[in-house]
Amino acid sequence: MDVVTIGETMVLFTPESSPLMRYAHSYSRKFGGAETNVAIGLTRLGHQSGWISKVGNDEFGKAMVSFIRGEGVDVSQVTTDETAPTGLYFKEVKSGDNVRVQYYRKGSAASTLQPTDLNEEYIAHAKYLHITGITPALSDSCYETILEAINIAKGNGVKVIFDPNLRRKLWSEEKARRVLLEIAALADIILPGVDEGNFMFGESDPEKLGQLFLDHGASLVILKVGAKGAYYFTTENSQLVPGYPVESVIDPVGAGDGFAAGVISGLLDGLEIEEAVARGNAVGALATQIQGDFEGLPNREEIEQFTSESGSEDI
Ligand code: KDG
Repeated sequence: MDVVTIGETMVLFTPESSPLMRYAHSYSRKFGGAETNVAIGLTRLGHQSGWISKVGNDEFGKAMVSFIRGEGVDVSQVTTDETAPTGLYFKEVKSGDNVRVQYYRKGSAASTLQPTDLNEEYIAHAKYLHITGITPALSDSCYETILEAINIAKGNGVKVIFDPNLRRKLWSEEKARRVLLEIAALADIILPGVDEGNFMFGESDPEKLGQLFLDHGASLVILKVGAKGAYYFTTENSQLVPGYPVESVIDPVGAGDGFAAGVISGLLDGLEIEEAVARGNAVGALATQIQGDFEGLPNREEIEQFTSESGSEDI
């Protein structure tokens, strides 16, 4: 595998007859989960990705696994829990900058993940381990599973990529800050948004934040600054890589995962960091153009078309 990721994917319901659940009587049924959004983004770009998770022994779990398998993601490490259900979530998109989510995931099958569910060989043979700050928020056993996965990765020379993906609905501020900082200290590459950096360090100046994350342990920090693009910081260099303008945002959920997939794809292809970040910016922008958490993620041809229309060189 090029990239192995661990986390919960949920059945996603989006109200159709009204943007508000309060009035809607019909819903579209999709899937969404930060980690599989990244895994799908990577397979669309021709890379090999694998997903570690648990689903319920229910129709939703079966549908989800076969859908994600159909996207080319390896699901050999997804197991079924006999008692806990597959998690659900609802997403109301009132406009491109006004989205509300409601989770039905407490006690879900994925939240029962534990360190003994991990197959050491599977992680040891990956080039990158991708994790987000969502999984450790799901339960104590998920938190321990993430620490164990990092431990396996580090013991086998697998680089750890961490996207803090702060989800305030899942845990207290104090616990979130403590755990995100703990994992950030173990990551090789970190992909925070500037708001997440501010949450973790109480600092919103990008240059200062970049340095804080480097001092904290990462060797590559890629700090997202919304439509403006993203900065990268290493001990030698730092630079703002401008984002791609889009006329309007249809659905912003999953843009950060698209960004991560684009950056990781660039790194796997051996691009310069600046070019990898530019690819992340392009994939993140395209992810916002279609309803759904991963539906807008492009293949290579679509990236080329988008970047050439935006007047940039191929990335
Ligand atoms: O990054 C997008 C995710 O937030 C979405 O797909 C659902 O994984 C999800 C979550 O926990 O919110």
